Amino acid sequence: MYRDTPHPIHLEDYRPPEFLIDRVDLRFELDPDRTRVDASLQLRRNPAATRGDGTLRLDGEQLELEAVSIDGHSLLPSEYRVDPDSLTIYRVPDRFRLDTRVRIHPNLNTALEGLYQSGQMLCTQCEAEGFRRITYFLDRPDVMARYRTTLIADRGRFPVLLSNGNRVEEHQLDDGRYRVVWEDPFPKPSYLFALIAGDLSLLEDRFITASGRDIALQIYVEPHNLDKCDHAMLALKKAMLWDEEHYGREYDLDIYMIVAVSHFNMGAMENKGLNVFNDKFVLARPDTATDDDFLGIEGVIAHEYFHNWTGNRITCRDWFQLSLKEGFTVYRDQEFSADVGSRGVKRVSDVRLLRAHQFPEDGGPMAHPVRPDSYIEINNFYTATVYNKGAELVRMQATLLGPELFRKATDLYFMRHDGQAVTTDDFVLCMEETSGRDLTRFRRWYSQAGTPRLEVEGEHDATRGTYSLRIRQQIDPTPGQREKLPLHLPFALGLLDAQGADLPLRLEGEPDERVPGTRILELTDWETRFCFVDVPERPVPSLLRGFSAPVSLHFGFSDEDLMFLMRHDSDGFSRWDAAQTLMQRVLLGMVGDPDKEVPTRFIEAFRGALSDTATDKALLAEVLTLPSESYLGDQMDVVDVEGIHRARTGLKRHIGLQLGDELVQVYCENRDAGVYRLTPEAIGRRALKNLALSYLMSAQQAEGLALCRDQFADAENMTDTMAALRLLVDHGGDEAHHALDAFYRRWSNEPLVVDKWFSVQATSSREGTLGAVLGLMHHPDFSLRNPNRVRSLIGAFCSGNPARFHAADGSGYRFLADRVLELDPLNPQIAARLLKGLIRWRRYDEGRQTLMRGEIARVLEANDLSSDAFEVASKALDDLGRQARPSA
Ligand code: 7MF
Ligand code: ZN
Repeated sequence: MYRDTPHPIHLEDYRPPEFLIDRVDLRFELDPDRTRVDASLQLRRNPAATRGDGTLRLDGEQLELEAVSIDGHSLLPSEYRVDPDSLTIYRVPDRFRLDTRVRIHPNLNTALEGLYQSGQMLCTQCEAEGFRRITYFLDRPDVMARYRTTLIADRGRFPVLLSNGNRVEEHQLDDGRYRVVWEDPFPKPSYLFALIAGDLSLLEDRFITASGRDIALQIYVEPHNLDKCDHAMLALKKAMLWDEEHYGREYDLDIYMIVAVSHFNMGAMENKGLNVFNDKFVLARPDTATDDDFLGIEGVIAHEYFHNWTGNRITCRDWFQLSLKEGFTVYRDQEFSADVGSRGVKRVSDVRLLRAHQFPEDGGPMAHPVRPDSYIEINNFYTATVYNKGAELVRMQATLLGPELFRKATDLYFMRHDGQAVTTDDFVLCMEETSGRDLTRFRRWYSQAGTPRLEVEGEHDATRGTYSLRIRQQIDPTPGQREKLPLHLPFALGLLDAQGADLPLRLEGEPDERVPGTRILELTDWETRFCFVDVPERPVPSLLRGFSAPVSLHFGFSDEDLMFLMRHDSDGFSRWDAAQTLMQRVLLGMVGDPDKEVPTRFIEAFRGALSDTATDKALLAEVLTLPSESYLGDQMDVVDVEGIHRARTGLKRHIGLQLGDELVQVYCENRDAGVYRLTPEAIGRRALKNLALSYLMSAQQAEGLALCRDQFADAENMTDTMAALRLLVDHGGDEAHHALDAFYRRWSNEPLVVDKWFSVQATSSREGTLGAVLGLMHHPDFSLRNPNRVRSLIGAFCSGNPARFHAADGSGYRFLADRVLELDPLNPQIAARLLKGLIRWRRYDEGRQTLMRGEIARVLEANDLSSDAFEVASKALDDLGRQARPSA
């Protein structure tokens, strides 16, 4: 049981800081066992704050305070107080220097927040509130200071010492150690501080900016990984150029450093001038990384680089504004990836992710607005809502303004707020002022949780030649928010004629300009009607093209309409979406009635799509991929775990059997001989080929198995190796064992590949998977202290294997809760993330509900539970959590 129930922090309680810090001078004597940190802070009263009583309260956790003085005078014990999370000094002057000395223990830091040891390296992670584990500070993003950092260490052990900004000094010391000094000229919040010490190799390159400045680009990795950095470097240069071309943003320091570390709680971190990355988002070679890994690296490198303007130069006033930097930066990295890769495929994968993670979150007990009103632990709010729904809000504003005005508005934002800590509302104000539009109803997207449901009805009047649409919005209550207001959103649509071509769209009363294509309507009310004229024949509407708003759409399409859209829609995203809706219908039909036959015309539509040569292959692979088991579950009133698994396996098998010849043909046509290339075209060929192979393997015929075995034996790239391995493991028996053994023997020295080896076993659909996972926890390579390893085995099982995780006997739930209880004392962030796998218990049948709730309650009763896990568990059991069902 949590002793003192942690208190939530509320947005409405925000007050400007009473003190500001102009300069920070840090001095580290680095030692993994015992690091000494001397901090010298220049403080002054904030003229913009209401005057307090002269008490200064600094954040600080797990620090051993050794000395504290003001303007050179040591404080008496009566002049200050030390608490577990703070240092309070009772009377301070209006302007003064504060010096503190603390000890910290990087090698005991398993939470990976603050300064910690990763392998032989020392590194930091300060976002959101990790800096307070390094020194006493005003650890909040609206306190921005200039930093000078001195690092002292043993040169043999730590030949590389890095921190933010420019390296200004290096000295050999008398005691054999050496000292390096870094200075960052840009004021920054403490969460952007970083330091690195280690024995690292360097890949170096340069970038000349638009204004002619020469920037040194450096990627630091452990020496044996130096051959896996080329892709990351290329991605960085592409991102730098893209930001100049699309936003007019140039890099501002003379050096840009990236460091790859193997123990990291998240993807990466945008520390000023010194990005720290989870090594899985840096290291790649064609034989060790899949196409998805390569694309992921490109996206994450770009994301962290883009933060330099959206996050660092302009930062968040407080953590409720997290989406100010994250939503905008995700939007920017999405658009970058769309531009350098395949736009339609990128949109499909972004929407897939939104529907798979954000919609369920928005319908569950931890639903929160993009700008939350309260939190207990901010680390629990780095969510799909803040990141991905936040990106959709920026996208909608870009759509509403159009490209020219949106660029003008972002120019204004960068100019007006450079060097400031601001709010999401400041961002919207720039959009509003630039466009002269009223975004009052749009702002509600930031403060209102829940996925709006759009009910659309269309009516064709043949005699008048009109097509009218009635669109209604509806938003279910979410925890703490019963009443909802209508939202302003862009609704993109087209109307297809009988040949599948876009009709010109003219609303009643508009002049006759016959431009066919997509039109953006705007909704601002609960109900809106539109009437299009000059529509002689019944059209097929293509609604919400490009997914123009993050809503669930409901329209009474016939199966024929969906097949028509899937073939003809001019919008790639909408072709994919029509196919998904159709497959979902077929699958849910099979769930409801196990004896139901697969409609012949569905198989014919699938056959037609397989031979479609007009669509790019990567998009075609997406079109032909069945909706996931968890997504199908989200569409049901009560998730039928076994029924969904049975239906999906059955349909895959049916497709494999019915379309065997076509699938073999597609497989063979797309087999690449020769060098591995990472072009969108080559990626598409591999995706389509491996999809064909998976259907062939589902048919359980000798031919598919032979192709799969050969592919596993001969593949020279990890994309093809993993595709084959996954299928062989699902096939089971000796095939699986031999492949897994061979794979492990080949790759046991590459931790990121060993992660794949763990994951592929954890996500096997075979019955004995939980037993295998329990066994793998004893494998010598398994460790609870490495988040990538935890995610690869435990995370993969709990969130990537619904059929086994949701076993009716509750064994999967018990497994999850046991792991949460083991992990929580070591790494609360990772534990709390894992625990989120249980919170949507209301979506399941009564038996599972009882089992899931029981496990959450067991977690909640643990001694010394972290505030992270406490928040998740208590909100999951809160009666205010509503019966939630996200819809497509
Ligand atoms: C692309 O946002 C998209 C999202 C916080 C850590 C990276 O730059 C970040 C950090 C979390 C979750 C997702 C991402 C990040 C974090 C991320 C990375 C790349 N400021 Br937590
Ligand atoms: Zn980010």
